Amino acid sequence: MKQSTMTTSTEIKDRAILVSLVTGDENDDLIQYSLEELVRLAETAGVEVLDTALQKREKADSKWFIGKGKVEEVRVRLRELEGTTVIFNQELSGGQVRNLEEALDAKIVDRTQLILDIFAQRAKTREGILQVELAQLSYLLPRLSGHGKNLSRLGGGIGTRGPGETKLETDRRHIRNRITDLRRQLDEVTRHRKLHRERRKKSGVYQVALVGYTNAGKSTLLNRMTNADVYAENLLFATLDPTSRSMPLPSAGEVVLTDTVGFIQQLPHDLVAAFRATLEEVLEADLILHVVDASSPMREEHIRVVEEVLKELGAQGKETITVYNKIDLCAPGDCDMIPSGPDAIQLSALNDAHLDALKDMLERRLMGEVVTFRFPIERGDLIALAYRTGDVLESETEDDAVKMTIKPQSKAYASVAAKLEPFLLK
Ligand SMILES: Nc1nc2c(ncn2[C@@H]2O[C@H](COP(=O)(O)OP(=O)(O)OP(=O)(O)O)[C@@H](O)[C@H]2O)c(=O)[nH]1
Ligand SMILES: [Mg+2]
Repeated sequence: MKQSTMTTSTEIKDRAILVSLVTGDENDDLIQYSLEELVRLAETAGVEVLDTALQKREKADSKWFIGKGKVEEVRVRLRELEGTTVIFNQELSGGQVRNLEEALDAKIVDRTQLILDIFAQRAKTREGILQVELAQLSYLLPRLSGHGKNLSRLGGGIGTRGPGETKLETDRRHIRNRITDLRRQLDEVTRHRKLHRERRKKSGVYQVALVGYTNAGKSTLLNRMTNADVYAENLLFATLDPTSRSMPLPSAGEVVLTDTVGFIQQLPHDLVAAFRATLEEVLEADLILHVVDASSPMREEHIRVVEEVLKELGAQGKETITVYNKIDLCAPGDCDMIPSGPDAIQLSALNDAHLDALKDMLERRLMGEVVTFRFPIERGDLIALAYRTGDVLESETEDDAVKMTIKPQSKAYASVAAKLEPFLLK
């Protein structure tokens, strides 16, 4: 798809009112935060935000999405502020977009389209560009029904790269063909990626994936720990394409750290599907570092969203360390409730001592520590179990006991630790 022929929308900046519909019983903080996040998304996409509006309603209106009265209110406000665009915080149907366009005489953009647009602006690699286009077309296709003649209104998007700009390719069949073609190209990329990963795996190096809500500090961590230069910025979706860098561990060995695209509330399903190849890095990792912005009042919500996306990818239940980042920004008392333990660490990516602590933690988790047990000689069951948990470095019989020194493998060990640990020698 040609992406360079459009000019107008960047020259004429979108001036928008943002509208959010609340149908559930979310608390006010969450509603406010969601709206603020939409403002950030819009600004990231290059939109000038004029005003925001909220509507609480039992359910979405099938025709207008919001109530008819609210539509009128937005129309008046838009004229007053000389706006060009109305952005909705939820996903709209094709019919709703058309009705709202007519009623408001403005460009209508929904949350999904906005996120897709940011991705389109950010995609740099061939893989990223293919994935975004696939997501855009998958979003567009079901919205064509009943009016397959004119894509331009639906696909306008914010930036310059909406697939709807290709006014000549208005035929649905054409889009389907293009989707097939994109999938084929992406399959190739996936195969290539897989080969690359298998090579890395064969080398015996542990793979660690950084995942987390957008802007949590994943790329900053990668950069600081490996001297990489991944684009890290106070922006939503600063990074799209995964970058892998090797990182030496304190005593021996190394791991490969991979940075990934950030997640967000209501991450469009089409995007998750399209980014599967990229996100497979997460599935294949030996360990996930889930990076959380500890200073955000929404950190629990962010954790929930990330866990949901991981589930969607089939990566739930993978070994994970939660990295509560940005603790230098926590207001006094705000971060006191953060859990700690073998699966969590609090740190600031800007603090070298903290990063060393994270590396130590990674080493312990991946390489395992050396542990020594003393089993009663008649407990052959435990001795056999111990043999299965890792490399036995030493084993000697002492009177009525067997003393064993083991370098446990974290996965095997974790499942039987509770049985063995009563016999741990301090
Ligand atoms: N004060 C402070 N700022 C941090 C810390 N870690 C990251 N940041 C800042 O937070 C912003 C976002 O960081 P990124 O590393 O780009 O975040 P990301 O998770 O990669 O974000 P996306 O790529 O958008 O998903 C940047 O401005 C960083 O400088 C930290 O520990 N303390
Ligand atoms: Mg990043």
